[in-house]
Amino acid sequence: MLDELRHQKLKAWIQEIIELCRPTKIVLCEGSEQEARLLCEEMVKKGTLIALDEKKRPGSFLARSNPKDVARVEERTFICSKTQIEAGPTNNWRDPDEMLTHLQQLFQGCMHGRTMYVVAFSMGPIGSHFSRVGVQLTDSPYAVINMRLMTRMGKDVLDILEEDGEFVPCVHSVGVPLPVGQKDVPWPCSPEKTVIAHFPHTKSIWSFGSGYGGNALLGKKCFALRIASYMGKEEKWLAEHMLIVGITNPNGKKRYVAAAFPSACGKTNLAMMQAALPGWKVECVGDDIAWMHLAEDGRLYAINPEAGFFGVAPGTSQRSNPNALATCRKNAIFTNVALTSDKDVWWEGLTSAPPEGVIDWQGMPWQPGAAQPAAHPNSRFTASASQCPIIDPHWEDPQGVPISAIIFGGRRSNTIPLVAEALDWEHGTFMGACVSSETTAAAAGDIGKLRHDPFAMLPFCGYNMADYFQHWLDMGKLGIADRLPRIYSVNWFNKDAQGQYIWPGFGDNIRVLKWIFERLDGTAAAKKTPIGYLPQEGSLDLSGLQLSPEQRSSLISLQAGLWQNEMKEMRSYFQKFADRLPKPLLQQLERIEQQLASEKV
Ligand code: OXD
Ligand code: MN
Repeated sequence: MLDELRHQKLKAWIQEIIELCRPTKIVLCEGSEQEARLLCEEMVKKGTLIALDEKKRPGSFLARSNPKDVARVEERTFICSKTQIEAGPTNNWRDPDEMLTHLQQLFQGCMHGRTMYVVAFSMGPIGSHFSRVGVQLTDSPYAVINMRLMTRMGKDVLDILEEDGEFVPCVHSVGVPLPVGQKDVPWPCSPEKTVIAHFPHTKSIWSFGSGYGGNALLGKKCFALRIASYMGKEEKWLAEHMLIVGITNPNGKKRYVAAAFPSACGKTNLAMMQAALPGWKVECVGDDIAWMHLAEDGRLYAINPEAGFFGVAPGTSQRSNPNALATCRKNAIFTNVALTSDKDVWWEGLTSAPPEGVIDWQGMPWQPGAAQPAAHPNSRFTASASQCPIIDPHWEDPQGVPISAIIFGGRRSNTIPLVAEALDWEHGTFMGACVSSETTAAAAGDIGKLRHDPFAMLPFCGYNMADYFQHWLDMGKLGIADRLPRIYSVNWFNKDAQGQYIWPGFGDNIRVLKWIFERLDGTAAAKKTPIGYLPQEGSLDLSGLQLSPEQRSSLISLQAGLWQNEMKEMRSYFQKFADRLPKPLLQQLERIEQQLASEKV
């Protein structure tokens, strides 16, 4: 079968991995519907997938993972650059030679008794100058069917590789060889031995032990963020943890915006927003990753390297995200959500009352009021972007879409106002560096703790974060100042003294996007403060919202005491980066500290 391959380097590498992993069978994936259907049928037989009701969820399946394999594992994710300083203080580093030795042992015979699938995929529209190709060798058919939804995958990609095209080699195994005659388990994995290793210098990825999400779908976080961020630094572009949306105002004028938020802070909801203001329309280009390039016109253009959504299910509802529900109405894979008695899916927040007879994500009968949720908090849906009812007409434009504004957000109960506009690119870069958020279930670990997550890239930057800050500053210099996007910070999660969210969020976030749109048009008023331009009273459209005058002002005012603490915290955080921290960021910090201290606030 490998004889079909014209690319000698690819063929040799596949041979090498076959010799190492010793799979029993090799399948070169063509990416067709028929192939996916057969894989799903096999997985249903094995118990990995449960077929959902054909009328309620045509072509859709539920997977239940091993309870020890439910999220990205950051403490087992490594950047194996040549030196530790290149990986920086925010990444786990391993010496590349030592890691390769360890991987050679781990992967030795690991696919015995299993099939190895060869999955060629393109991140970005096939053939776009900005797209990049990867080839994932995996023993997980679940990873294959997800990769088919999340990327452009299969024969077309092998074709564009021709005889010598560049590709990122990605090796993935669930890490459980299957001796002859032994019955397989529905979700094989090896949590104690999980390793996700990135080699920026050789641009290669090895992942062992996990079948879940970003640990196993190597095009997403591993390639499109960790390896691509490194490529972006080398080649002067940006690989970012950002959604991309098109916003059209009631006069039909359209602008594109990119927005970075830490995991599970509502990126998918914002990306597919049903605008609450009449006449405003939001269309989705992507919900998680943006690759952005400076064009000759001095503007920044973005492509979505992905072709699908891997969205967090809990909390997704008709109110929070009707378009996501429509997107996963059919041909979807659900992982770790609950099953209803009529073979549909359910998760917390989908409906106010759960249906009768729910089976939880571990396959056990579940009752409302039970101590544990029915769906795992990091349960997901995978669906093709083409099924999104508000997918943007330009979402596959090979040139990308021109970005007018970049937004940074986090989940913060206080301090960060609803919206602020950066004074300039340098201040905007500082805003990105200051992103921090109360943690969620997207990564293994404590929930609800405040953690610094610069540019929402903490788990995804493939090199030293201080150099990444510098790269942002450099990109600002390469662009044309008044053609580069303006930069904003937002926070939907401010709480009042009673601990209640003040801002309604979801479709009402269009009010903030409208203010940004009108700032770009030059029609929305703002007052200059040390932390940026804040909305002038009356410039933010709050019509029809039940907000008290105190609530309104607490959303958009600068709370000097809290900001003094924030800057103290940032000063201490920046020490992590020692001398490598770019001076302009320290200068921004000092400027804000001084201006806060001198009564000008
Ligand atoms: C994701 C994440 O899955 O950020 O997108 O964790
Ligand atoms: Mn993400």
